[in-house]
Amino acid sequence: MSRNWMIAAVVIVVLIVAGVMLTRPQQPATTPESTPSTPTSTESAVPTSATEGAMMAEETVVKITAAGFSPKDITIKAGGTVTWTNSDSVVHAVNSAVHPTHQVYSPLNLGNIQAGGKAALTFPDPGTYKYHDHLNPSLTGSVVVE
Ligand SMILES: [Cu+2]
Repeated sequence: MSRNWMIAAVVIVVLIVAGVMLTRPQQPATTPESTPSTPTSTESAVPTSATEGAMMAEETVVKITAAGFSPKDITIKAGGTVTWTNSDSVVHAVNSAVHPTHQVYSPLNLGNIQAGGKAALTFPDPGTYKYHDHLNPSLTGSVVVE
């Protein structure tokens, strides 16, 4: 009898092991857990957005003096921001080409900038953007967005 019990016990253990083996495959079915390893690739995508954040943070300053814009021509990356600071003692302006209609790139019509004041614009799209001081049309500049 004890042998039969031993055999029964072995059979039960085998069934339990088999049951566990059958259950396990369901965990691999939870292989979507290996999908969380995909977030690993998502994490690698995070640095990308972080890079974009860095690009968004990029700011280039153009000084305005009686002599004009300095630097006159600048090159920035798409998503970069240009800030014009009026370092002169009189009002200046930033307006899109072409004087006097300013219709080439209307967002660039920042208008008058008081002495000591500043104005900024973010350029999301690549291109060449020409502008001038509408109050002193001979003062021109350009922003090249790569
Ligand atoms: Cu103008």
